[in-house]
Amino acid sequence: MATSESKVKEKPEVIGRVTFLDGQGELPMLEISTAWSTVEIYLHGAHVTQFKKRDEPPLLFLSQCSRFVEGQPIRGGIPVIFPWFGAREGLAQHGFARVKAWDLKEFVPAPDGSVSVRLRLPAGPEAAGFPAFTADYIVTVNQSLTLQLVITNQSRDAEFSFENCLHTYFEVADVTAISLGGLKGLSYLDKVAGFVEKTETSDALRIASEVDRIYQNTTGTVEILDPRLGRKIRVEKQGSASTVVWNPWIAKAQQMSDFGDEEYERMVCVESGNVASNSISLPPGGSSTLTVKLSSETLK
Ligand code: TA6
Repeated sequence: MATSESKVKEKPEVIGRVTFLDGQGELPMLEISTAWSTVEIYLHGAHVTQFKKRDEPPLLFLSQCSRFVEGQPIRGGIPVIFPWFGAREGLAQHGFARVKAWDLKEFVPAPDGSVSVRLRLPAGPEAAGFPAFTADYIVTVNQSLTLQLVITNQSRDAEFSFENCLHTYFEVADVTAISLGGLKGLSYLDKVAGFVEKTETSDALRIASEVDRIYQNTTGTVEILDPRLGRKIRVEKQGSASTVVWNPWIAKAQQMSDFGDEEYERMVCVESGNVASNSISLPPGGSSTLTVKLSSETLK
């Protein structure tokens, strides 16, 4: 009896659906609705700009000053960083995947109410210096948001070396009041201190100045505790050995033309990927999948 009742309750009231819209800057956007949540995805950069559960504030931070133009990255949401992370001489920071229009390949509404979409990075001149590869991005929406970046080396004879990162911006009520758990004991490269290697000593990392850190050799979950908003966010991952934590703080915020001067107070980036010494090398025919699952709960 109890079993059949709970089965009925679990059944979603709304069948998942996908709507095509003109987004900001008239860039094509997909809006996905499920019984539990809504998501917005721009084809530009395969960029998820929002995930919102029905009974919670938005999970992702999106700058009021973001550009929505071809060739420029969106500021906020989940930029897909590939095939390199950070600066590369003579080339745009963080790779070209985030500024290309991706192709929508399929969308799959599942019987359990989830919806998945798969996008593919189109071939282009930017990739000419790399062995042949494919990059697919699968976004699955239900009570949580799951992102999978699948890179396959299509070359017959060359290794493919790259970095990847889902550079996720989370919305928080007040960055000075949050704490990040799951990082203690990890070694990290401190970009603010010129990439000096340090070890994390905090059980619950607090942010009170610029933070820009690449935590290395970690596959662990990070939790963002936001007491002001009354929310805990979990960032779980597979196929990722690096976690990056970033908040630009006051001076950097003022220098960024696509970011509000005070917006650093309402965001933190917890990024999952494979960067620096954790970059990936795929043999011919090899494939790698980076999976990130974002979920949240309201604090009692
Ligand atoms: O992931 C942190 C970081 O690499 C920072 O160093 C920072 O400047 C940032 O990403 C944002 O980069 P962007 O190219 O989007 O301005």
